[in-house]
Amino acid sequence: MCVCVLYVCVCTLCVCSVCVCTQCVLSVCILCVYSVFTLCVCTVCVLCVCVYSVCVCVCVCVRVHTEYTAVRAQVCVAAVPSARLHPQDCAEIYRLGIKENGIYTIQPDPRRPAECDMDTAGGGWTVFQRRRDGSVDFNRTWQEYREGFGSPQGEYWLGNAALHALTNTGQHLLRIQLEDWHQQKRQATYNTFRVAAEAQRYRLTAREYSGDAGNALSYSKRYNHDGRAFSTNDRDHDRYTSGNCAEYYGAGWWFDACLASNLNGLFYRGRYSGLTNGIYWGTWYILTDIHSGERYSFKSVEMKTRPRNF
Ligand SMILES: [Ca+2]
Repeated sequence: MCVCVLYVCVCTLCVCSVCVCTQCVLSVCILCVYSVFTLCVCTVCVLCVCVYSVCVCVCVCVRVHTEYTAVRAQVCVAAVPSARLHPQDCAEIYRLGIKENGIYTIQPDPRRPAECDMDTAGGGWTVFQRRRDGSVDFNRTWQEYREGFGSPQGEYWLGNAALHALTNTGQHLLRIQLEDWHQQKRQATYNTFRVAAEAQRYRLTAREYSGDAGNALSYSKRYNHDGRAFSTNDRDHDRYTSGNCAEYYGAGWWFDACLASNLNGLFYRGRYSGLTNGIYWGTWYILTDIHSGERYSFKSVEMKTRPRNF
């Protein structure tokens, strides 16, 4: 056994807490069986595992014994801080050859794994919002929306800080998938999607719409979510001067004054009456049924993003 204490490792990134380490270039070993301070050349890292911010690798070393000309293969342990421990998003995981739907750790917030949709429209989608059974309360504070809540196994919001990190460099798409209570599915795709930093109140950019659900993010001059700041029940950043839309409708969202869409609204099983505080997308179902006065909530929703050049 030979323990390497000086080393140069080239570690590229980590997938599911297993690092892809290309090579340990050089290791100097001590505590070797035959001598102390023997020079070892560590050729290949067999396995590297992320331990907090450190990439710990088991390497195959070639020990050059000073007394003998024989070259021996030995095992040593090397550790080096990795610049980036996890893939940036699901698109990067897909490009690494991992094309199975599932829950993966991604770099923007490793404490909060994300669902990866590797099937829809070419795959590589990082799902950042999901509604499907009403099990998670989406009437949350600014801090909760910033850090995320719920679980990627069920309903969740990945977090506004992570959304900013996912979209602030390069060009990104937004895809919204809606399903009603009659198994009808429609989608809205935005070719430009960005969530600004917290200092800009996580302002939304969602432009260049295509799809069959309608462009409810840019519905009209008064109901335009594109370019709006995020509001929560404890932070009023909307354009409604008489109150807080987020408090009124019980959801965090990029409210205007107030809404043509709100996918973080209350989960109702189909139609409901009263305030329009359900999961709402105003270009697919009209605001109010003029005969019954009822409104429509959706059965399931997913919001996801991926780089445009994927
Ligand atoms: Ca207001």
